[in-house]
Amino acid sequence: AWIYNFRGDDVQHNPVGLSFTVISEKKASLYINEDKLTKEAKKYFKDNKVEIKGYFEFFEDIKKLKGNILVDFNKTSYAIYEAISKNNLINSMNPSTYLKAHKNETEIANTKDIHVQDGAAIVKFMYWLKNNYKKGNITEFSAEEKINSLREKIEGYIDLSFHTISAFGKNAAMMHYSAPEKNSTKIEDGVYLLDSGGTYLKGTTDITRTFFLGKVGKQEKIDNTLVLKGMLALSRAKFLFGATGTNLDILARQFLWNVGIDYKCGTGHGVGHILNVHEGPHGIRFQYNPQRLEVGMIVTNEPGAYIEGSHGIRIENELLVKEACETEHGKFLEFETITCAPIDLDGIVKSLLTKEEKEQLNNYHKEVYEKLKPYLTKAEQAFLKEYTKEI
Ligand SMILES: [Mn+2]
Repeated sequence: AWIYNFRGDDVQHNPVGLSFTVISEKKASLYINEDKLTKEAKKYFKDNKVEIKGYFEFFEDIKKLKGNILVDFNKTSYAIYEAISKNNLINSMNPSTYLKAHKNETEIANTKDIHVQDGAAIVKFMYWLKNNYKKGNITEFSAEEKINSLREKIEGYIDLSFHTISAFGKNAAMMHYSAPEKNSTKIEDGVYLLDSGGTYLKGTTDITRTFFLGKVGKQEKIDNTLVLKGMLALSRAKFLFGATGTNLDILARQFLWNVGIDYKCGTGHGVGHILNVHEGPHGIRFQYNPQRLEVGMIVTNEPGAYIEGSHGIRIENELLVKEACETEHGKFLEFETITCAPIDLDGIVKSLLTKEEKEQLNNYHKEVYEKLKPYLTKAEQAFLKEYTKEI
């Protein structure tokens, strides 16, 4: 999809079309069910001299390939391998995987833009939730429908970027929880986690916020503050060019590890541009990944605390890798936060934050308020003002 700049809807919430491609010095062939192509798409491929062939013809055609073939063994089925194994195979990452991770200027500008509108939807949701849950008729499922409907109203909306995770209380301890339509849990005083995102013509978003409603235990707030500290530490990192996400992972995990808590997933993943919401080759994780972070890459920052049978917390922002400075020691990189939504102040134990962390959060919240204000009603603006006030 990235190579030919086309999109499809073969996979739920992933705007791609199931296909194969073979590219040689002489020609490019795309193997895809032709019935799926619009007239425009057919013309586009023809104009660009891309040969269209049936999806299953691929398996016959590749048997005839000769010479050096670059193929990624990590993403190759046995059937493909067997068909081409007599050739000289070069096992390497698909070059497009690396190239597409570097967002161009248009993609970056549009992505920042859509994050503001996506963030406004989060504030509208938060306003609705905090003001209405006490009535006793909001469930995980109805909250999911609410945030989905808010995104649908945004200009250029295409689809959700993944199935919304709407989880209350102990359900949030399950990282990939999906709320059932029937008998879904009622949202009441406690901790509620919302991990959601959209695919729009301007880009793809992925954001998690954890909301603290009414009376909540002290431990939940402590855990939330430790997660926040890690999220902030990673966001303000400056690092020498050459560093990988593996090098930086400890920044997000340190405060949790200090108290014997770990989350059994990566800290962050790359995000595609109107493509898959989880997209490599880079990422931020404890397990070794040799891909260094480079200017123009987008990566999520989403530490969490998952306490089985009790509660789940995650705070997720997306970060853009930028150049920080160049000195006699080399080139240094840093992150710019592109997610634009408040972090619930009701869940923060202020005494656990340093002056620097408070300043960082206050500055972020100030920016969030200024950017989101134009998209909100008067009542929502007043609400956001309160939730972005200095601490
Ligand atoms: Mn994510």
